[in-house]
Parts: sequence; C-alpha cells; structure tokens
Amino acid sequence: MRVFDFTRAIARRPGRSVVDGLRDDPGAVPDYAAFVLEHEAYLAALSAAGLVVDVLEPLEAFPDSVFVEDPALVFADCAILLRPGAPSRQAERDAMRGALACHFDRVLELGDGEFADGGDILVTPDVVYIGLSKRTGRSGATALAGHLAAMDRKARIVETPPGALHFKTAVSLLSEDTLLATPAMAASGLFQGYRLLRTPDGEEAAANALRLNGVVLVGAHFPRTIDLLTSAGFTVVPLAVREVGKLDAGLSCMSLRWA
Ligand code: CIR
Repeated sequence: MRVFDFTRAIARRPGRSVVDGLRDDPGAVPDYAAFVLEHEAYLAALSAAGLVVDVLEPLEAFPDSVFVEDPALVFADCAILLRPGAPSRQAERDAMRGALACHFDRVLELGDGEFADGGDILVTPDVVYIGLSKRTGRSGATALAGHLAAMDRKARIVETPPGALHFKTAVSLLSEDTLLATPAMAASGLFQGYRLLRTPDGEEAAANALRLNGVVLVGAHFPRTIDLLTSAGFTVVPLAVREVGKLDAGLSCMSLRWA
C-alpha cells in the first residue's frame, strides 16, 4: 500500500462564515459563492480519483472548519485527534471527534497544551515529518511523535521555513521518491534521497499539491508547475483554488484521506 493510495475521505462544506477565515492578508476576503464552487469541484475531484467522501455539514461558528486536515491525522488503522494551534480553531477538534468515531475503532488524542495542526504533518513512505510552526509547538510535536511510535511509525520533528503557514504549505509528496517543494524548502536539506521538483518563481503556493491514487491535484492558476509535473510524467488535475488561497490554504487542507 502506497501512502498516497486512498479509498476514503472526510471533508466539510464551508459555511458562510468562511469569508471571516484566518488569513495573512486582511484585504484578501474570499467570495463565498466562488469558494463554494471551488470546494464542490474539489469534492468532485476526490470522487473522480476513486475516494468515497463523508461530507460533513458546515460549522458557522468556525470559519476555518472547512480545512479539516488541521484537527486530525488519519491512517488506515487509526486516527489521531490533534489540537489546532490557532485559538479560533481549537474547538474544531470537538466537532471532528464524532466524525472520527464513525470511521475509526482506534482514535488517539493530543492532550492539553499539545498543539499541532495537520497541515504541518507530511506522511512519506518511511517517515512522518512534523514541522514546527506558529501552529505546531514542540510539546505537540513530541506528543504526536510518541503516538506515531506507538503505531510503529517513525516521526521526525523539523523546522518549517519562515514565511510558510504550515510545513505542507511548502512541500507535497508526489510519489514514493519525489517531492514538490518551494525553493526555500528544497534548500532546507531535509529531504536527502528524494528527487525534488521546485516550484517555479511566483508559483510557490503551488507547493501544496495533493497526490491521490493516480493523479496529482494542482492549483489551476499555476501553469508552469502544471507543465513541470506533466513533463515529469504525472497526471495532473488542475483545480481552481484562488478563493481557498486567500485563506492561506491549498489542496491538502480540505480533506482527511485514508485507505
Ligand atoms: C488557517 O489559517 O488556519 C486557515 N485559514 C488555513 C488553514 C490551511 N490548512 C492547511 O494548510 N492544512
């Protein structure tokens, strides 16, 4: 089983409050209707890739709750309820607990004060990278590494390059041996032994791509990244993510995936 082979996913529809989601640029207010269209196309792409998606109802009280990747980490045999680092997002974990219980017999949890966002966790075939960031602290990362060890998975706690909200803002797994990374992430030296494809200048935000079974979802407004991946032999599915991007988010953020 490859780490990007998936049969199931959890997603959550955006509420109208999504326009109040956290973002670095306060002036970049997403358009709700356009955001919904992007999300619908994303759900359709997951289905087309062969995943059965449990689509949860919107949570108006939590503007960022459409980004279900952050409150949990899932594997085929187990889920871990994380603890999002942003104060406005912390109660999202309570909403996610019930959804996880529907799908997983075994659910572990991070404890009080152990903050970690799923966006900081990159699962590769041999190791799970946990990026320290504004959202993921040392105690959360250490506790998470302990849970992963209990599941026989090796973890590595690393730094997220400055300027990236999450570790996976700057890197994605494309295949067992290939990563797509921003130049800053590629220069970090963290990925010895991997073939690194670098996002072209001005397309750094394309680094949050999503490999699902035989395809790679990539932001449609990153034409040079699409060419790069296509030339490298990947089957690319371009998806509109301009509204999603206004909230400093990308393609991995809107689902939890497992086999
Ligand atoms: C946030 O700041 O938490 C959201 N606006 C974006 C979350 C993106 N999530 C992700 O990369 N996993």
